[in-house]
Amino acid sequence: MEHDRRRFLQALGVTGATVMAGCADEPAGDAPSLLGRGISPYGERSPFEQAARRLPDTTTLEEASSRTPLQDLDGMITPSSLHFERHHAGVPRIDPAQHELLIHGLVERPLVFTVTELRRLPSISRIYFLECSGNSSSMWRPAPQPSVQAGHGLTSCSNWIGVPLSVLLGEVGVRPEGRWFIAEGADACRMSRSIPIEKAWDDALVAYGQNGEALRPEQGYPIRLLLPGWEGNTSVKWLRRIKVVDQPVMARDETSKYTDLMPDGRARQFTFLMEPKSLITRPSAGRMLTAPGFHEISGIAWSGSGIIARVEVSVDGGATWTDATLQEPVLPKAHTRFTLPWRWDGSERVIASRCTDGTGHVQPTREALVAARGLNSNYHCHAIQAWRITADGRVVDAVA
Ligand SMILES: Nc1nc2c(c(=O)[nH]1)N[C@H]1C(S)=C(S)[C@@H](COP(=O)(O)O)O[C@H]1N2
Ligand SMILES: [Mo]
Repeated sequence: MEHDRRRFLQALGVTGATVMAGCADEPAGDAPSLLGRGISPYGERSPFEQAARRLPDTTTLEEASSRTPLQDLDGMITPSSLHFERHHAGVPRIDPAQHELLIHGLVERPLVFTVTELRRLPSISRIYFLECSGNSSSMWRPAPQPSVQAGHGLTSCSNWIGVPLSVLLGEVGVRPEGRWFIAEGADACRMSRSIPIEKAWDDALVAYGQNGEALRPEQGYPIRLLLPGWEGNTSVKWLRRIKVVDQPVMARDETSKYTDLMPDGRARQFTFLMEPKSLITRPSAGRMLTAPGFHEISGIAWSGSGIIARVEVSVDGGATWTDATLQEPVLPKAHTRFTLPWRWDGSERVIASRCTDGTGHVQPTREALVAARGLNSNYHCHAIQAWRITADGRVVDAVA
């Protein structure tokens, strides 16, 4: 154990003697001369931890999004305050006492649920990623990104708490002709998406909780639809209406947008599934490796189909691959943290990660993805991202 520790310290360029000297300088057992600050009713992070911030994309409300600082996070959970945002008409201010969810259409008993009533029903708690299908779209062009946050920060992972949609549909009684449902938001754009009814019987959630407290306003307070593993757009925030129908309604947001134009001019529509993707978040573009020696390569992987079975890392531009360690817990449709110990020899390197999900689906190269889907679409890019480490320790997007 002691032997291992010394090896790591040596690799870091820190000698045991330096560490011991540092300890000897500490005051031994003196009582602190100043008392700290008092308790607080709602916690805030340390003033020394200001770097991790969401990155705003644009200033127009219709296009507004902000990206999660993936390079600053550890583990698998995204703090609510750093969960990415994407909204098409601003964040509405909704009083939960005034908010209701109507479920109607091809049902036996149309019902209106207040937020209080929803909270009285049987609840479940699950950890799921949420990713915008426009995430990583700069890779289609491809345009080099200054950071993993700028290129890929439209994904986050939270503990969501709420009522299974199947429970609510059980209450209203879906008629046999009911094959789809339309979910509608209460924001000014009335975000609407058509969803196959099977998703409701499977794992759709009407969520009111996020990471142990109420949803943040940006995430849909007081209630949102959460469709695990599906493109973020279908997880309608500020949910106010579910209408059971016999076919999709071809709403604005599933025709003019969120469809994928193929090379032959036809469009793929209702491309709900988010496919396996992984990213090395440390080291990543915009960061520096200050010295050769030991560095932990760390990142996240996820798949809308279920669990991540494997993540491989290459430190030689894709010539050879090594299995990374998956940190527990490894959960279906959630970010999974992977790590690989690595000793940087100080030479220029291209590093990349590639994941495989539980169905055997392997994350493709950009080349393979473009060959299959062409370059007409902005959505659903899940290609391998490589970073270049230059000999002076700078990390940049490898397409640069
Ligand atoms: N009502 C409503 N729901 C919405 C949106 C919106 O603008 N209005 N944006 C969608 C899109 S495009 C995405 S990617 C996700 C983003 O969820 P988040 O802001 O909680 O990360 O919400 C979806 N649900
Ligand atoms: Mo999105």
